Amino acid sequence: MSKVVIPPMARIPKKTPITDDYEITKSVLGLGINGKVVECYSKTTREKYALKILNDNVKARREVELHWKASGCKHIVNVIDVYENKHKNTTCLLMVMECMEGGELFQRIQDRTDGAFTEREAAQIMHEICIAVKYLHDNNIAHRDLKPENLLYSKKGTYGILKLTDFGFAKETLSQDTLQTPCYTPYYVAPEVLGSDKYDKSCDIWSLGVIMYILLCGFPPFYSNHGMAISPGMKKRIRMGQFTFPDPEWKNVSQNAKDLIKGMLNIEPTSRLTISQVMSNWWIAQYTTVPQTPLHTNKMLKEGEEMWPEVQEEMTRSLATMRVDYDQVHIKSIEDSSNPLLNKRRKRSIVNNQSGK
Ligand code: I85
Repeated sequence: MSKVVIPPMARIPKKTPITDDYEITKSVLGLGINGKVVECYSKTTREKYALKILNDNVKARREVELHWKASGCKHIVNVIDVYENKHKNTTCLLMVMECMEGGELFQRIQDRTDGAFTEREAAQIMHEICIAVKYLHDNNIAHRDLKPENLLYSKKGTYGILKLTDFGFAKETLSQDTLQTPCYTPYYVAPEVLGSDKYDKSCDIWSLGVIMYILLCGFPPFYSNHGMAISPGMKKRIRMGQFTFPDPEWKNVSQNAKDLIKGMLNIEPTSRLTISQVMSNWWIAQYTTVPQTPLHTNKMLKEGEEMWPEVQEEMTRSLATMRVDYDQVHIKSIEDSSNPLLNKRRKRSIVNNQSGK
């Protein structure tokens, strides 16, 4: 029996004025890469939503398209509606999302008053974030901006669900080119052209490693010593993958957790764990059986509160560097594999090797 392929639902922004359906407020919830987020209300239900206002351009289109596509996952902020409206002669994309009212992940941990945060709870949170990343990677999307400020809770209190947002740097990893356009002859397509998506996805795994590290101790694995913006020393430590698990914060944390972090913070992106490997790791898969060891996390987050903006900036900068680096690897591998001169040289060297020269 042949498989019936259902084409993905066409996602076309509504052209009707958003103000027919929503009341837009001036209350700003935050600033994203491509636009600001404000509160809005449905005119029919009076329910509160978050509205992201983007200037229509290629980048904004990509953000909306990929976020919309990813929106079926429980741990990704849901896109409700998208409008394309003209506002003062410029076209805007208006993305209505469910309103996340529980605040940011680490703020919530820091604000806890009901006893210490435990290793098992950290494992549960990691499991939830991994579900989002697995969903994205399975659908050939790399988020590439996975950081604490993009992890929000849906509600205050126990029943809030943790969700990922901001697809401003997201990238489709299986390029249309390789799949459809006949610019590569399938027999000759180089493995690095097919496999270059590994780099984009590995960026998300590095982020997972940093987030897991902070969850378990309340401070980041790499940080500058003297409160300076990214110091040469820190850059070097990141590049060399140098980080430690200092006492007393890490003393009682399980070896399983430490090994998993090491697998995610591997400096060589091609050796880093994949999301499937992370998810099948015992500490994530069996998170309900992880020891309930009390952690220093909330205390350390509180003590380092004034340094948190800097920690966030540092992570933002490292992610930017990583995206540039990995994009270059991608470009290089394609150049190398399709450069006719290089190909000639390669053929020659194969012939030479075979003839024993
Ligand atoms: N709700 N990165 C930091 C927010 N609901 N937030 C950020 N990029 C986005 C803001 C700056 C994330 O794409 C962002 C984006 C989308 C949201 C977003 C989506 C849905 C919210 C930039 C809130 C909120 C609402 C009520 C109360 C509270 C927060 O931000 C709080 F609890 F914090 F008081």
